[in-house]
Amino acid sequence: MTPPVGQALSDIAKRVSETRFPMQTDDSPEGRRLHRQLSSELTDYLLPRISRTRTPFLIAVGGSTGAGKSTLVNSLVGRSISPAGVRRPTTGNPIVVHNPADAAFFESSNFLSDLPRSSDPSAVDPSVILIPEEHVPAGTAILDCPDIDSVAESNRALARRILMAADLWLFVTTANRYADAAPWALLRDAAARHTSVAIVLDRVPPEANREVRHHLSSLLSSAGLANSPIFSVAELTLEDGLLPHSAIYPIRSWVEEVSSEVDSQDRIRRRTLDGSIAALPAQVKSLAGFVESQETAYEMLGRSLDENFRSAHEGLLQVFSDGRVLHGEVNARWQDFVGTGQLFRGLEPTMARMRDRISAVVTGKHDAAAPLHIAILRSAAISLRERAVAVVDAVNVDWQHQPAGAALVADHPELRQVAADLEDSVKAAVSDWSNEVNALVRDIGQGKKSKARILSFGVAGVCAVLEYAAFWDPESASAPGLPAQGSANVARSLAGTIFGEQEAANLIASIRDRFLTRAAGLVGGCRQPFDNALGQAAVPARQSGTLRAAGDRLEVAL
Ligand SMILES: Nc1nc2c(ncn2[C@@H]2O[C@H](COP(=O)(O)OP(=O)(O)OP(=O)(O)O)[C@@H](O)[C@H]2O)c(=O)[nH]1
Ligand SMILES: [Mg+2]
Repeated sequence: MTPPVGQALSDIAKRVSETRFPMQTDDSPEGRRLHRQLSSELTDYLLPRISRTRTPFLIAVGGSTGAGKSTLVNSLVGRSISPAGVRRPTTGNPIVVHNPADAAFFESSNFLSDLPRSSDPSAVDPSVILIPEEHVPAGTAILDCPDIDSVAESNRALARRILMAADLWLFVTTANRYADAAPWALLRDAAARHTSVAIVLDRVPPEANREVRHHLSSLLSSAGLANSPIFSVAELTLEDGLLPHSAIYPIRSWVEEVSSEVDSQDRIRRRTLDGSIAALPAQVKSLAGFVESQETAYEMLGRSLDENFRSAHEGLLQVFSDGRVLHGEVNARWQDFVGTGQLFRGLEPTMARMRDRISAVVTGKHDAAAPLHIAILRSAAISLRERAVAVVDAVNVDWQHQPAGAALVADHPELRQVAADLEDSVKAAVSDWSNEVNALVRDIGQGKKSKARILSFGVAGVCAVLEYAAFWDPESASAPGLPAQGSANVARSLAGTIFGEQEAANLIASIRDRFLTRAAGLVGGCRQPFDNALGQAAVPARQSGTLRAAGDRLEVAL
């Protein structure tokens, strides 16, 4: 292997190990499967072979359940090592029969490093069963695999993993099962990566041998495995659970030849290794495709957050400027405050008259400023809460339309609605704002200019007028059915008589801005849980690009 190929492989291994699939997209199960397969092929097979001068020659015995894999392994070794049985599937763990001299390799982390080792072939928990056996030549190991078509997904995945980690497959099938789909999917993968495969056609009724062999070889040719040898083993009576010596003689001699002749072993080893390296760029690029869909899903959820919250913020200006806060109860309290509508009867009431009336009301027994103030705060709070609920709902609707978003919401039920303490936060925001208005008015009241007028209206009355005026901006078109602009104009004019026209306008604008700042803070705070959930499922940036580049580098190096 040339240094650039070695480097490109290490680079791919690094990129693949860094790859994450946090988003639940439509294609994420397939992407995760490919990722798992590639990761294990790299760590179980390729990396040990590029980092070490020599690894044991691994012959994996794979195939359908009940095909007779364990029986074949036992018969090749000459004793019952791997339990064979009528219960399907029988073999759940990979059983590695190796020469004692190779024990260190299999005990180390070079081989299926994430699985614990065991010496008990009947172990229930996932583990690699290591069986040292003098009869197996040093430098060679026979691996009895779980079945490839198991009802147990873990068996299937593990079987594939071991086959992909092997230098040579002894693929066992039967006269009944050889045409099934599952073996051929795997065999085609083997052909695509030039894996060396020998087929054992097991348990063949002698009369069917010719016909089945013929059909099987034509299937092998069309799968790209025309050169794979086929060994037939007739359906025989087992002796102590083992196939008679004569029945497996051709397979045993072939395996011995392959294991003992360094040249033929090297040829097979090389062919499988080269094939598997050559198949890698396409697999890495295919993985990059799945990763790209992760990136797209992640970006779309982030964009949905940005857009919904941006329009929520833009909406705040409209909602708190177009007068809708002054509707309903606020309107009624305002009418009380200014004197049951009398003020509006005359077309051009003088400010002095207005002031006198309001002054009378404020300083009289009945303080109409307080109910007005309370109604304004309540109405502003309702509108603000509505805005928060609306943006949380809008993001939910958006996210539910995307599988990744729906999965995130399912994992984080707190995203479905606004925070439980939103009500309190809204109240706090609104009352903090009104305290700020109060402090502002008191502050201005210290100055000579407006002191007398503020005192004659009363601070509470002045605050109520300013708060009222703040929720209507002549720049924003009044929505139909909202209180006449007249009331808001009256409030502005009143403020003008108290503070002077320009200062009143500035003051009202500043009070509105202060409200909007608090409103924006509160609505913005509703984004936090979404950001947290998305942050936990973050797709690392530029994963797909680096993977693709790593695949390209290997392609160039080959
Ligand atoms: N008579 C006869 N029985 C066989 C032969 N090969 C396997 N069997 C029996 O068929 C059953 C299944 O054989 P196993 O060797 O356990 O099959 P396997 O492929 O390892 O099956 P799994 O571990 O489930 O994937 C056992 O009861 C064996 O004894 C054979 O050539 N002749
Ligand atoms: Mg078995």
